[in-house]
Amino acid sequence: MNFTIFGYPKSGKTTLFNLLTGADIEITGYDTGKKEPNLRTSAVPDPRLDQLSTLFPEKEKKSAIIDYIDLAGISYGEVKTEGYLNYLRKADGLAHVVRCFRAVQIPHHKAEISPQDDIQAMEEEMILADLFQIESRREKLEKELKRGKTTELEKEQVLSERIRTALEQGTPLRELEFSSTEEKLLRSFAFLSQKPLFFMLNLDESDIPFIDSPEKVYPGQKPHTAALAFCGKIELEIRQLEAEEKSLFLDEYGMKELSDSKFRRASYELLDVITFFTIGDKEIKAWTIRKDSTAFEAAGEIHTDIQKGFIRAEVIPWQELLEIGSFQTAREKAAIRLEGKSYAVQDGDVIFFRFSK
Ligand SMILES: Nc1nc2c(ncn2[C@@H]2O[C@H](COP(=O)(O)OP(=O)(O)OP(=O)(O)O)[C@@H](O)[C@H]2O)c(=O)[nH]1
Ligand SMILES: [Mg+2]
Repeated sequence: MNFTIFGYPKSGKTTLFNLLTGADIEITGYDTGKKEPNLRTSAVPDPRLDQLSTLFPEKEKKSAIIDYIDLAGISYGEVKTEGYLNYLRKADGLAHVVRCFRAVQIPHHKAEISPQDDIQAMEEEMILADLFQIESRREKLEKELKRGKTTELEKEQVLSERIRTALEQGTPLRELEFSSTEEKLLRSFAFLSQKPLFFMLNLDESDIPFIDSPEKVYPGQKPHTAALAFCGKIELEIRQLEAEEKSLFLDEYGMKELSDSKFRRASYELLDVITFFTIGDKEIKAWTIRKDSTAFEAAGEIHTDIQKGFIRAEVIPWQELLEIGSFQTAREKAAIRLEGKSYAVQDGDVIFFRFSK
């Protein structure tokens, strides 16, 4: 699972990236000309995994991971350029860092700082990129249909027409409802305006009182988006302090916590993902998958061999395993369910995959 941090130049993207990943990339007020993205992998803290691993002290504990990607600043109109598009399309979730801080010494592309304008402009750019994509698919579709009609092609044509109309009206695809077959078909397009989107509002120091009420800074919240406020500059300073001083400074600013924990909690909700656990010979591991994934899909997340040779999934909710105390006893008590390929994995399931090699 990955999150791609993007936004207009000098909005605080690398500052946020440092905050979320604990990295120490140099932050400058001038353009360094650096274009390649910063990448880091970050473990997802999960108290359930901590508790479960007390049953298996000899096994290594492995958290689920999130990859964070911090793109260079995107100037107006640049979303559609290949370098950025490739990264944006691969994102599971997008975090648009929006400049709200004033700091006159740091250049801004417009005379006035307006979070609303930046959000609107970026949304339009993403919609435009999607529109290009659906148009080019429609051209190919038409040719294919001329060669021979099939129900699939005709269905795709109807769907693509619906998508084009929405995009032309300025509606992002995340606001449309699709059936699960349509969703599957659309997956390969990786439309930008369909991706879960965070607005990370980078507040001015003097606006810290709004940090827990982002809706006052950006009131126009839409479906499958979330707005979170943070103050990059101050939070980065606080992060470097010792624990005791940290809480002192947080108090002084009236902040409950740094934004990384807030972001992590919210990102699970926004991405619509769940966690399941596996217990192997040597390690106990947490995995993230989309909600409504089947046991077959979960197996594929671990290894294609496990998916190919899938026989059965042995499932037990994590609390139950914790209460019973051992896998052996759970088996004896018949507390472990046998599930097939189409079983919908539940958040917190501990799964043992039986597969043929
Ligand atoms: N006053 C103030 N300055 C900030 C804040 N966040 C970032 N900055 C400053 O803005 C400048 C750019 O910060 P970065 O995190 O590098 O921004 P960026 O979006 O990664 O910049 P590019 O990658 O060059 O587009 C630095 O001088 C930061 O100190 C903030 O909350 N308040
Ligand atoms: Mg940067």
